[in-house]
Amino acid sequence: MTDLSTTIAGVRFPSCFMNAAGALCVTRDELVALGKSAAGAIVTKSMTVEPRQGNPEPRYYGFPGGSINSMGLPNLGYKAYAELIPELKRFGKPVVASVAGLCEEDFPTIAAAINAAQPDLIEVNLSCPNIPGKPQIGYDPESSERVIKRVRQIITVPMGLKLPPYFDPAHHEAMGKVIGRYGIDFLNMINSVGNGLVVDPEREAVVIKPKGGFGGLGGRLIKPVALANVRAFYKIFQGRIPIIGTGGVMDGVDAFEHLLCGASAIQVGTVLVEEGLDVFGRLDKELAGILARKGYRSVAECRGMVKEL
Ligand code: IRO
Repeated sequence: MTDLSTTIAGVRFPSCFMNAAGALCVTRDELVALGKSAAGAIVTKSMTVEPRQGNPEPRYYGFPGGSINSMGLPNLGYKAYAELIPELKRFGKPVVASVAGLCEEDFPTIAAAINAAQPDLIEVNLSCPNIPGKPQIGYDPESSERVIKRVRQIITVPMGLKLPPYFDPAHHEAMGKVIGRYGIDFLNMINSVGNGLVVDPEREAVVIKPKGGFGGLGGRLIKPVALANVRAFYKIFQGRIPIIGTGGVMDGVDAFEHLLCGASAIQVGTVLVEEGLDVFGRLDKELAGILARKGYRSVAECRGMVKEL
């Protein structure tokens, strides 16, 4: 039997697949449905201090190459998620709370209350691309460092960072230096590729309403960017910081590629939104098939094993 379980920062996940923050995880009903599904964890929507409706619709659009979204952080507010965490922990799989904020000050406020609710892990989202007028924190190493420093003093459960895609080794190195200073327990990359633009030529129009149609790209087309970021940070930390690989996973083979590049677990966003919760059973089956065919007995065995030429 192939072992699809994985361990991140000492926390065991019964399957290495889970939802990406944002995908089918805003409401209590959605989170409970993730609990009942074959997903290996329950990841919450990134939360803010106040509940938010998010950006005007249409704000998500799926197309053959992937998806574009500008949800604008619709969420119940951190107090509601803090109350839900004990209930969600009863499903026998880790609960990962995704913490965001509209300004730097929000992060410690939310981190303190959520940490007190004791999710299994906390993911600090430094990479939301869709709040009009707010640049992604993760693209500014100094502001990233300020946020990381503050939350690191507060969070006692395993703490990770959700990073945006970087496109130059200098940026991997600069962020790597910051991350290396704060005892980060895990990394998750990548968030959506921010500020893409999809056009419908028939309607001669953009496809989502917020920000003139600009939004975060996900799905199939971002896989090489995701793999590159997983690989870059795996190499910078020589495998010592576990990585959740997110971006472009549509099937078991895509997940296998993430594992080879250094991921210890896999999150799915676009394919989960498009296919629904049954995707987890399919992904488990497909990954088990390819691992068995390749002679790997577990997720851990193939982690980081991609060959360079
Ligand atoms: O628009 C969103 O809510 C959103 C967030 I917070 C994020 O981190 N990534 C994304 O693609 N969308």
